[in-house]
Amino acid sequence: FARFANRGVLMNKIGSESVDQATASEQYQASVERHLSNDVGVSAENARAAEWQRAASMAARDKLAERWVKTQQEDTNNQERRAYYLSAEFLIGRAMSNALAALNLDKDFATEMKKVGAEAADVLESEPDAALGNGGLGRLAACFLDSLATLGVPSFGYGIRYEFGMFSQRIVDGKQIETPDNWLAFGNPWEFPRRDVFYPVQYGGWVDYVNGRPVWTPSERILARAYDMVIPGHSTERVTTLRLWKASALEELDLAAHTRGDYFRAAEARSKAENVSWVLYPDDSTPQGRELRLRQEYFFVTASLQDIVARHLREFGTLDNLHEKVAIQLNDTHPALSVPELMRLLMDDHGLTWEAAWYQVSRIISYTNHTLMPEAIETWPVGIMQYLLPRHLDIVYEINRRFLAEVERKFPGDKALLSRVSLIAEDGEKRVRMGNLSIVASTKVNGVAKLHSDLMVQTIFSDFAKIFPDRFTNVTNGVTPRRWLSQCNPGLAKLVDKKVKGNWRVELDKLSQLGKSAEDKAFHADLTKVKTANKERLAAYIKRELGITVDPNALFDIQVKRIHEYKRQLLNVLHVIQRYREMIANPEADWQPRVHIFAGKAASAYKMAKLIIRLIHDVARTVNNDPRLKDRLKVVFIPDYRVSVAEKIFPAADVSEQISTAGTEASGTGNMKFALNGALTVGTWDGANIEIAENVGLDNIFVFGLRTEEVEKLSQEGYNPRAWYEGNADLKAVLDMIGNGYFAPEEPTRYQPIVDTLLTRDQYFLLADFAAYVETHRQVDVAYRDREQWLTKVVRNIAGMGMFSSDRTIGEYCQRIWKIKTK
Ligand code: T68
Repeated sequence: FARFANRGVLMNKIGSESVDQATASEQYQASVERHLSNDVGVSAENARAAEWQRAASMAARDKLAERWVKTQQEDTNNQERRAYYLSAEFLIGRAMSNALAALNLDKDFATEMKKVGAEAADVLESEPDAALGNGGLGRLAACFLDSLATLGVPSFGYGIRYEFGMFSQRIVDGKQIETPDNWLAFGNPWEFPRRDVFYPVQYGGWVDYVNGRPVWTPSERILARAYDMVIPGHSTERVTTLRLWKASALEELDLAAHTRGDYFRAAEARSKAENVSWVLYPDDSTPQGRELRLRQEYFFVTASLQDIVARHLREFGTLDNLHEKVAIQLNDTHPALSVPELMRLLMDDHGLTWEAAWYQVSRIISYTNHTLMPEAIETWPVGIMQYLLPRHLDIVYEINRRFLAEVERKFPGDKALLSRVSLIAEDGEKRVRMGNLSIVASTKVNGVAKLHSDLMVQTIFSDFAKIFPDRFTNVTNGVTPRRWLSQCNPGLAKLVDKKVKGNWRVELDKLSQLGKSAEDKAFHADLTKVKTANKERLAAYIKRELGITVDPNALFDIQVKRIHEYKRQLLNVLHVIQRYREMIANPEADWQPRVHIFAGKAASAYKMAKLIIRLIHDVARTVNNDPRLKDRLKVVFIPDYRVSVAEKIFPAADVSEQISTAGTEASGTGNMKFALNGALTVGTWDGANIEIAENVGLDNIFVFGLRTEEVEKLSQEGYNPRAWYEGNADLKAVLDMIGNGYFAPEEPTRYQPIVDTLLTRDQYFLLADFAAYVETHRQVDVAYRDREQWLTKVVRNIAGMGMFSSDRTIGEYCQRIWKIKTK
C-alpha cells in the first residue's frame, strides 16, 4: 500500500523463516528474563503475572526502539511531508498483544512463557489499559496511529499524558460510581521520557504594542515535557510516534518559601503546574467550558507546534517551506487553538508578516468534525480567553475582521450571514466559536461518514459551504483490523486465513474473497464453533464479574458505547421490557432465548444517562429472577467498559445494536467492529450504518426506523410523543410499567423523570421508532433460527467489511487532505 513501507525486509526471510522465527522468539524470551531480573528485580521462580508483564513489555520496547530509530532516520533523510495528528484523546488500551503481533512474536509467546511457568493469558490480562480518551473519537485516534505506522506514513500523534485517564466505573446498587484511573501507578513500561525535549507554555498577562508590534507579557509559565510511545506498524518495520506532554513547573521547589517553613507555598507552583495534565475530562459530546480544559488545550497545542517548528528548522533551516512539509489534522476542535498559536509563533517568534503566516497556516491545518449537535461544538467565553490567552484573542479578532471583510465582498449586505459565520458569537455572553475558527483556517474540513458529511454542509456549516465550496469533504471512519479482528478474535482470524489469499491484515479488501464461501456449510460449521467459543469466553467473564449465568447458546444481542440519550440505550430497554411482557403473557411459546448485553459509561454530571444505567440494572434484576421466563431472557450490564473489555465483547456478539436517532450519530465505529466479527446489525439509517448496509447488502442487515428527513419532517410538523403513547397499547403498557415502579417497587417514582421526558418531549424520537424496532427484533428471531441463512448473512457481513479498515481511511486522508503520497 504505502510507498514508505518496506515490507519484505521483515525478520522472516523466505526459506529460513522457521529457523529465524525460533531464534527471534528465543532471543526475545532471553531478553524478557534479563529485564525480569535486572529491571523488575525478581527471579523467574517468584515472578507474578504483572512482573512478567513488565519484563515482557520492556523487552518488546527494546525491539520497537530499534525500529523507531530507523524510522526517524529514514524520515529525516527523505525530507517528505509529515502528518501530525493533534488530539486531546488517544484511547490506546493495552499495548502488549499488539506489540507482540507487530514484532511477529505473538505465536510463540505462550509456549515460551509456559517454559518458565507463567501463563501468557494472565500476563497479558495484567496490563492496565491506557484509557486516555472518552469514546469513539479517542479510539479513532488510536486506530489511526496503528494505520499511520502500518502504511509507513511519516507522522506523529500529539496529545496529553494524563496522569488519570477515563474514570473506572463501578456499579453499586445499580448506580454508577466513578473512581480515578491511576493507570501509571506501577509505571508505564512503554513510554520513553524525553528529558531533553521540553517547551515553555505561557498563560495570562497582557499584550503591549511596541512600535506597532505586539509583545505578550505572560503572567504564568510552566513546562511541557515529552513522553514518547512507539506505535508499531504491522507487516513493516516502520513505526510512528505518539508524543504526549506532561505539565511540570519551571521551578519544582520554591526554596525561599521552604526555608521560611512555608512548605505548602514551597510546593504550590509545582502542583499548580502539574494540574494541567492531571486528568482527562470525562465528558463526551458536552463541552464543559471550564478554564482548566482551555489550559489543557492550549498546553498540548503550543508544545506540539513548538516541537513541529523546531524539527522543521533542524531539518531545513528555514520556515519558508513549512507548509510543504507539515500537515496538521485537528481531531475535532479541541486543538483549534493551533490556528492562533501557529500564527503567533510564525509572526511574533519568527518575524513573518500576517500575510505570510496566514498563507502557511491555511495550507497546513485541516479539521475533522465529529458531531452535528450544536450544543456539542466548543465555544469559549471571550472573558476566559482574554484572561488566559490575550494575544491569541487578538489574533482571533484579526482573523475574524479579515474573514468577515471577505464575506462582505462576496455576499454584500447580508448582515445575518455575517453574524452567523462570525468567529465571535454575540448573542448573550460573547464567545469564540472554535468550529468556525477551525473552518476558516483549514485546507479541508471533513466529516466522518457520508451522511454526516452531507448533513454537515446542509445544516450546521451550510453558510461556510457557500463561502468555501471546495473545502468540505468526507472521509469515512475505519478501525484497525489488527486489534479488532486478528488479535481480539484469533479463532475467526484463523478461519479467514484459510479462506483468503493474501495478507488481509494489511489489505482488508481481500475479505471480499469470503463471499464465495457464503453458502458453504462446512465453513458455517467452523464459524459456529468459533462464535460459540467466543460466547463461552464472554459468558465466563460475565459469571466471574457479575455472578450471572448466561447461556452461550442463546442469541447475544449487544449494545456497547457511551451512554447517551441520542444513542438510545433506552429504546433498547423498551424493547426488552416489551419482550418480557410478551413472554410472561405467553410463557409456553417457543421463545428464542436471548441475552441482552449493555456496557458503557455515563458522564459523571449526566443525570439522565446515569438514570438509564440504573434502569437497565433494575430491569435486569426483575427479568433475570423471574422464574416464568426459564432463563430464556437475560439482561446484563457489564461494568467498566474499556478497550480491553471491548476486545472480549465484539467477538461474542450475534446482534449489534446501532440504534441512534437518524442524523445524530456522526459515524460510529463499534458498528464496524461488530460486523467485522460476524454480528448482524440492527440499525437505523444513520452514520456509517448506511455505508455498512451498502457494503454488506440490505438483505444482510436489519434496518428500521425513521430516516433523517422523516425525523426532520415530524419535528417540523410538531412531534407529539403522547399521541404515539396513546396510539400503541404495547408502548403504553411498557411506559406505564416503568412509570408505575414495576422495576423499582421500593421506590416507585424512581423512573418518573424518564417517563416524563419521553411523554413530553422525547427529543430523540424513541416512541416514534418503537413499533418498528420491536417488529425488527421479531424478524431477527426468525432469521436467527434459520441457521444456514443466518450464517450466510454473517459471512456476507464479514466479506463486505473490507472498506472499513482504518488503513483505507488514512490512505484517503493522505491522498485528499494531507497530500502525502501512498502507492
Ligand atoms: C464520536 N465522538 C462520535 N466524542 O459520536 C461517533 N466529544 O459517531 C464517531 O464515530 C466517533 O466520534 C469517531 O469519529 C466522540 O467520541 C467525544 O468523545 C468527545 C470528547 C470530548 C468532547 C467532545
